[in-house]
Amino acid sequence: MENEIIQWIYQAAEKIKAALNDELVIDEKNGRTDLVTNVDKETQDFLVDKIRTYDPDAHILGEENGQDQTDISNGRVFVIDPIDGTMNFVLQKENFCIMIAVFEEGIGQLGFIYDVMRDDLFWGGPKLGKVFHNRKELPKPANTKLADGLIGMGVSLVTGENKFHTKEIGREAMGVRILGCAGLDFIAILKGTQNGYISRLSPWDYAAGIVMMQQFDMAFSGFQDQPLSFNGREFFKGGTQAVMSEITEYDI
Ligand code: 2AM
Ligand code: CA
Repeated sequence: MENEIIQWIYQAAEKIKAALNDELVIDEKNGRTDLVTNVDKETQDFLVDKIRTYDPDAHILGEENGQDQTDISNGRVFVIDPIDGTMNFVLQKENFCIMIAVFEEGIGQLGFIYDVMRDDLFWGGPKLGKVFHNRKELPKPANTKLADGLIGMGVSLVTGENKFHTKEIGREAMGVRILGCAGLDFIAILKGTQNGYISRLSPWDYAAGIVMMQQFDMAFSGFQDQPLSFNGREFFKGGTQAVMSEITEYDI
C-alpha cells in the first residue's frame, strides 16, 4: 500500500507545481486568514479518486469538499490534507505539504508528509515498524528537554490570547518557531530539529504526524492530556517525552 500512496503523492505534487504558474482561485473559509484554493480542492479530488480505485471500501476523512466528518474508528480510513499550509502556498509558493495517514479501526498505521518544494518525503509508522526520510531510515530523535531545543507553535496560539501558557513555554525553550504549516512542524520533530509543537489543529493536520511520532514513542495529546478527538479543531501538544511532561506542568 505504501508504494501506491507514495506514487499518488508525487503525482499530486507535480500537479500542484504546475498550478503554481496559473492564476489561483482563492476563497475564504472562516475569514480572510483561512483560505482554500482550487488547487486544494483539485488535489483532494485527485487523491480521493486514487484511493477509491485502490480500495473502494475505504473511508475518507479530508479537509476539503465536505469530507471532514468521517469517523476515524471504523474500518480503514485515509486521512488527507491535500495542501497543508495553504497560506504559505498562496503567499510564499513554498513551505507547504501534502499529508496522508492510514488508520485501521482507529489505530494509526501509516503516515506520509511530503514537503513539496523541497522534494522531501517523511513516511512510515507501525505498519512498517520504521520511519523513512525519502529512501533512508530516520533515526529516533533524542529525548531532549524544553530548555535544550526549539518549540514550534501554531499561528493562532501566538496571535491570540496567552491561554495555553505559550509565553512561559516559549521562554523556557531555546526558541520558538512558527512555520505556518503543521506538516513542517511534524517533520522538524521527527528529524529532531524541534522537540515540541503546540497548536490548534484539525484531524488532517495531525494524523500523519502522530502516526510517525508514535513509531518513535514520542508523546502527543489534547490540552489536559486527553486523547485527540479526531473531531473538529482542538488544542494539540506533542513532542519528546521530556518536553511533554514539562508542558503538562503548565496545564490548568
Ligand atoms: P491548513 O493550511 O491545511 O489549513 C497554520 O497555522 C497551520 O494551521 C497549518 O497547518 C494550517 O493548515 C493550520 N490551520 C490554519 N487554519 C486552520 C483552521 N481553521 N483549522 C485547523 N487548522 C488550521
Ligand atoms: Ca489544508
